[in-house]
Amino acid sequence: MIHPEHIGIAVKDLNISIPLFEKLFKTNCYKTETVESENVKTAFFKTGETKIELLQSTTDDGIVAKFIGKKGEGLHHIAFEVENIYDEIKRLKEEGFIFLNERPKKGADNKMICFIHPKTANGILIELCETIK
Ligand code: CMX
Repeated sequence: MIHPEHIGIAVKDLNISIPLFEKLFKTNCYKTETVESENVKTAFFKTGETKIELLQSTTDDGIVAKFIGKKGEGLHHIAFEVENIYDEIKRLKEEGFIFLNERPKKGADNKMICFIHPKTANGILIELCETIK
């Protein structure tokens, strides 16, 4: 099974965007976490069934900084939770999807994560994630 887990939004400054989304959702950010390997600081919100992850780059040349430089702030990726990330990588590779990392890495919020190139998914960066048990 593969089901939506969160929506990732690239922002320039969490100090501005956290209060903005708190007003929008009428709910507090429940967690912030820095992911050193991705050069991002993240902030999480839960509204209804939907989880939103705000992403701010921690370096001037990080992935999220580069994205904002090119496209501006906005939708960065959509993440899907899977039961077995290795099985899904194998299945989706056989279907022709190109992975940016075939070895899952540790992401935010206690997940193993990997990414499918947006060029092979209609322009959307897709993250697969599996909760670490
Ligand atoms: N969504 C959709 N398209 C994207 C994109 C995104 N998030 N990021 C880049 N692109 C597009 C670019 O606009 C470009 O399109 P064009 O060729 O039409 O101009 C194309 O993808 C390739 O871009 P690039 O500049 O050659 O490559 P980048 O160096 O920008 O890298 C990508 C793009 C997707 C390979 C890189 O961002 C990546 O490896 N991402 C996976 C890891 C990641 O996103 N980590 C941050 C989040 C971590 C977390 O959630 O914890």
